[in-house]
Amino acid sequence: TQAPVKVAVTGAAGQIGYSLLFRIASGELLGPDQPIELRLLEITPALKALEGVVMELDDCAFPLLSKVEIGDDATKVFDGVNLAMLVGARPRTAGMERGDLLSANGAIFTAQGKALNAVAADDIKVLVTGNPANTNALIAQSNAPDIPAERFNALTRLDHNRAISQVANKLGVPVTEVKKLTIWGNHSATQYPDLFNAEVNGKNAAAAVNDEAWIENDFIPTVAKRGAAIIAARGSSSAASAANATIEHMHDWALGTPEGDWVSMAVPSDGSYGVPEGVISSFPCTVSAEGVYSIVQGLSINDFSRAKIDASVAELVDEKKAVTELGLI
Ligand code: NAX
Repeated sequence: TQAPVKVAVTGAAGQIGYSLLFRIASGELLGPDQPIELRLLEITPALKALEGVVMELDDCAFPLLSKVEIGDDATKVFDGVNLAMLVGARPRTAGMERGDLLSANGAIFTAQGKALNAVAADDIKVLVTGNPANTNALIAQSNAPDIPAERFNALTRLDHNRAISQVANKLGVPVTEVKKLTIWGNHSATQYPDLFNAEVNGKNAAAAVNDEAWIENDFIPTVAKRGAAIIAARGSSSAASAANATIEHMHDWALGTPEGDWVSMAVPSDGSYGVPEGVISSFPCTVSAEGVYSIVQGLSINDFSRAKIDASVAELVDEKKAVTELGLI
């Protein structure tokens, strides 16, 4: 049998963790033949709750789960890890300004970046789900100078999946008919879900929809504000769908994307599509079977898309400026 892959999850006692861990351990992340060792990081007051989650993992008797280690010390928990899912973050609470939010998360992601830099395996891949995800990923990356920058990604796969579902529903087709959807920019209300380069049944998706007012006034805001709609309906934020997207991003990054399609991944910009280097922005990406991703090149960007992408990227540049001024990167 193969050696276990060591998978770190932070915020493991939280609501996303409660869905994520069981699916990783059951084989949905790396397939039915790959043993997994889980390394779970939490803050000290949440360790008791995390012990309860580990009891439930034990009670599943997952054949692929070779070991579970928990702790509140990142340099111990991240030791030798191959994949890291950084889910735990400080949520915005009442009265908190944006600067307070960025500082609170800055403290978390500087420390975790440094710990990964010191002890992670050479093939480490890091995916940040905790918000503000793109900028948290940038902070972790900036504090891990010995890890190649491109190993730090942020999650926009949930937005990608939401957009696929919305357009499939509008056209009355199965989600499997929707391909080449792209989320551009920041995982925030400014994100831009692009139908002009997407396909439905092999035909251009925007043309198939044939309703620009719907795209602008319905589709884009519905995708961008879906998180708030879930909170309004459920009383708490998206958890199972966020866990699903976190697994799908890491699965595809490790094992490759299917022929004839791409996925949305927030990755360090190489300057493609006029997005400045130095921010972590969502792009259309393909991944080779060896687990190396590339940004899809040569897509045409119309004026409508250009303005939307520029607005979201400007927000990322602004967030970068704020965390630079706070001394976090
Ligand atoms: P919860 O509050 O349920 O869980 C977060 C957990 O992180 C808590 O158990 C907390 O103790 C832990 N934590 C806090 N600081 C930590 C640290 N320094 N080290 C380790 N653990 C730490 O939140 P949950 O609903 O699970 O959401 C987690 C994060 O995902 C939030 O930041 C949330 O905003 C973000 N989301 C991101 C999404 C995306 O698409 N990128 C969508 C879903 C979600 O909103």
